[in-house]
Amino acid sequence: MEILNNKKVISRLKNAKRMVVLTGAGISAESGIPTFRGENGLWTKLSPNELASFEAFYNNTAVVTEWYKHRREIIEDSKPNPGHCALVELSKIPEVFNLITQNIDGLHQKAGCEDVIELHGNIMECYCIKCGKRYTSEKFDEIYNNTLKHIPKCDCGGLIRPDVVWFGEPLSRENIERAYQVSINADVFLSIGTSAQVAPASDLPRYAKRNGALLIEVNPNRTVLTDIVDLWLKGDAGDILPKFVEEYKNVKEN
Ligand code: BV8
Ligand code: ZN
Repeated sequence: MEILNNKKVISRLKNAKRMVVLTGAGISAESGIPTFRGENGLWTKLSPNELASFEAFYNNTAVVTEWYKHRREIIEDSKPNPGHCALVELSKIPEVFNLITQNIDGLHQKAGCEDVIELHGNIMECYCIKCGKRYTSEKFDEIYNNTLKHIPKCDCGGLIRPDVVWFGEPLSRENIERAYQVSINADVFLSIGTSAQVAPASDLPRYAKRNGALLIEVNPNRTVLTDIVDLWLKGDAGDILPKFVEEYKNVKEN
């Protein structure tokens, strides 16, 4: 056993029935999608409220629209990495498995995860802020390429925005309530590739731990969670997760 060598952790993993995973931008870093707060994180150059808020979109529509279009292009060319694929394998082991992500890149679904709780929405979807009409990214690009100032508008005249949750916007009630529910009932909670700084997603590992879950973190760096986790697997998700899944399978079978 290379990464699971603590007897207490092994026995709790062995008896675990309900597993919850929360992922953040770090799990997609090895797919070439920049994280938010790392050394070359997206927002180190530009501040979050300059870009990921409705005010920024409304007051600076072309800049924010460009940023999302640029990110969509990076994401469209990106592929799931061994970390995403390992989670598909992991999802088949425990009796109950829930995957919650803060990411908007859809890579968990591309890897084969069916039921993903996307707390912050999905960058590939857009909608009109006036009439709510939904647009695929293809449709959006068609309109975008035919507008003069890169300010795509709906046929009703309303602005078209990405279907993501911006700072200061509420998360979908259904998603966050389901995320809370599964987290407080978890036997094991894995926090993977997140700096755990954005609420309410950052509440989830804490709620899980408070309700008795074994809390495991996968991250090459320390985070605000590291001091309270039961096991910190220090390293890249693409490297750690395939090993974790292999060893967890052995624990379950022996
Ligand atoms: C809300 C979608 C209420 C858009 C995003 C003051 C204190 C506390 C909270 C607040 C506050 N002021 C405001 C708030 C609330 C605010 C918040 O939490 N702000 C923070 C910054 C303080 N939250 C909100 O506004 C939320 N809404 O609270 O609404 C409300 C209720 C009713 C009515 C009205 C309002 C909405 C939050 C959602 C914001 N949207 N994304 C977009 O993506 O463009 S958040 C954005 O940050 C992404 O979703 C991202 O996933 C998320 C979290 O970041 P991380 O995923 O953790 O990424 P990060 O770069 O930080 O970390 C990466 C980690 O990976 C690092 O630890 C790194 O070490 C690690 N890593 C790197 N490489 C690897 C790796 N790990 C593993 N393997 C590797 N290879
Ligand atoms: Zn409209």
